[in-house]
Amino acid sequence: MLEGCTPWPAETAGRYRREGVWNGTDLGSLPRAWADRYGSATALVAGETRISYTELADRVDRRAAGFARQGVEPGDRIVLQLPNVPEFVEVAFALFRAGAKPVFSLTSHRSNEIRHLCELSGATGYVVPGVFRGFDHTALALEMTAELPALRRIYAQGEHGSPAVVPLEAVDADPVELPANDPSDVAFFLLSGGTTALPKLIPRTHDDYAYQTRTVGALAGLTTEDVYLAALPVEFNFTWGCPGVVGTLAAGGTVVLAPDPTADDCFALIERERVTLTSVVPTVARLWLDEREWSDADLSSLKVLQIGGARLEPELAARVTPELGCRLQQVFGMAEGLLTMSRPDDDPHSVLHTQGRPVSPFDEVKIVDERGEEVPVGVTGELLTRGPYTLRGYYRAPEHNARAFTSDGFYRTGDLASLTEDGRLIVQGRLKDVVIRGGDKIAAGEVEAHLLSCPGVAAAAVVPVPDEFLGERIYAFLVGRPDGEAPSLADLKAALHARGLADYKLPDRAEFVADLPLTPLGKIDKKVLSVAAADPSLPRRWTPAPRPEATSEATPDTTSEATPGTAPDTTSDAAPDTTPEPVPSLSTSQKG
Ligand code: J2J
Repeated sequence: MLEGCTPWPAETAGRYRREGVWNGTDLGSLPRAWADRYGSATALVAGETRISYTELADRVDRRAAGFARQGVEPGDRIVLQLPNVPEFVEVAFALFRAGAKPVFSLTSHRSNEIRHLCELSGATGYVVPGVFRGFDHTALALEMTAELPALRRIYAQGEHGSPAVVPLEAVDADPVELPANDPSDVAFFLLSGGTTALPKLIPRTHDDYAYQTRTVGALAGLTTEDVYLAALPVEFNFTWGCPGVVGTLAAGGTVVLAPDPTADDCFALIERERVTLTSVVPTVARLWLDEREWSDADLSSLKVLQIGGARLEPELAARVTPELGCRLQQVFGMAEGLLTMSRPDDDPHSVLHTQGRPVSPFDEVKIVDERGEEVPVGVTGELLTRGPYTLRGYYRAPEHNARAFTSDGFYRTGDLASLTEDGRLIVQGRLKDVVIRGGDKIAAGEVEAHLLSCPGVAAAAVVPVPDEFLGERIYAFLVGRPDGEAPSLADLKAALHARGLADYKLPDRAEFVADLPLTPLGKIDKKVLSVAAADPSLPRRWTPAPRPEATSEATPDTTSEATPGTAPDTTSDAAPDTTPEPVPSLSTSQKG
């Protein structure tokens, strides 16, 4: 396995191979194998473009040869940042074919994220969409090459004057023999939803991802008749492989790429292409359900709507079948691996109120208390998991891995959940310091580190605040500098934007307070802040924390990563379900 990755123990890997779980698939060989099976059937649709399986395989072969001619070598990391266009699929498979390892980036990522992804992965190349939604990605890429000596090549969609930029169309050559990949090696990298200030890279192997898509595709009962609508960004694990793009192509179905998840665009595509399956986050599901009242689009082909990525309220879940006329499938998933889903024959109550069962009989799932002891059925604790498609370690992150995994290889998800008698998962909340805004994951620590660099900010704590449409929004509590003027929300957003932070991470609200509440161990008490964020009428004067025993105070806490510039450790050490009570107030100024 690529250096910097954590392989599964040899014995476990041997068992997965013996049992046929890992069957030696090389993702780079798939388009040709599919073409041999499905030939002239339509593989991809985007706008007026329709691409058959044979054409897709031919394009992948030519692009793989093109990348090789450009000097891309097996093992190279290439940041891939393209929207929902056929080129994403072609380039991803061409890079697999050439033995390079794409790092899937979001189109909303800006210099802050791209710099980090390039540095961490040691990327030698970067694929950009030219100008997309008004942002010049090529200009950003050129800036990055000036900063990062390892980053040698930029490939851009569309024309660009600079000789340093290779047009993506020019990555094209007569097919050549290329060495096959080791199926147990890394095929590509997904990004972690993030608990730490900077996102981690998740290595996904050929074998593990082939197993995931095969398993979920079989659960979905996909056939050549199925049409999958990629409504969410294609680089999201949910869209790419649950069963998503890869699972649908493996079954000989058709993938329709939607430019964005709006109801207008997606309903029109469902009607025109007779879509049978699609996947959305709860925020998008709500927009679709609300729009359905006004739309007479023919959605009768739609058999299943998968909803996942954030908490789905049972009331919203209950509207899906009556209003859209299709089955609801709840999906709990993570780029790290584990997937749970409701099944076609589940009783209606389970479909509405649980996130279903793990997709593989080889998934190991347990719910533990703070001491790591398993809790009884029905009791909430942290979800731990390991299995044939769940990572054993983030890329180049030994210190973080020591905390994120148990000594026997279970991944600590940071999610709070319980199990039902019959093994169904119910997500109850989170331990991790993350805001889930409309399905986007935002690490509080990352936004805090940037806020601290803004003039006038002495301390910062970011918490989620419930929101009807997005599920959660980003709420920043700030302590101003005594000598300076408190910046407005607009000033803060402008400053963070100028620092190259992706816009979806900008705070929705900012409130200046006199100080931040602390837990007995001296960490910022985010439980108290979450309650305060949800109720502006509560006083902003925090109960002084009781003094802990001398011994426990002397013990430094190492559960969260220190970010340069962030003095206080922001991981709450309060019990997950305590409800704190703020007491009478100091003056505050609400911004935004
Ligand atoms: C509550 N929280 C959920 C759910 C994920 C399929 C579906 C989703 C993702 C994904 C994915 C949730 N209810 N149904 O990769 O393949 C939160 C949890 C989880 C985190 C992972 C897939 N489904 N979540 O959302 O890597 O907190 O993957 O740990 O982006 O989203 O985020 P991400």
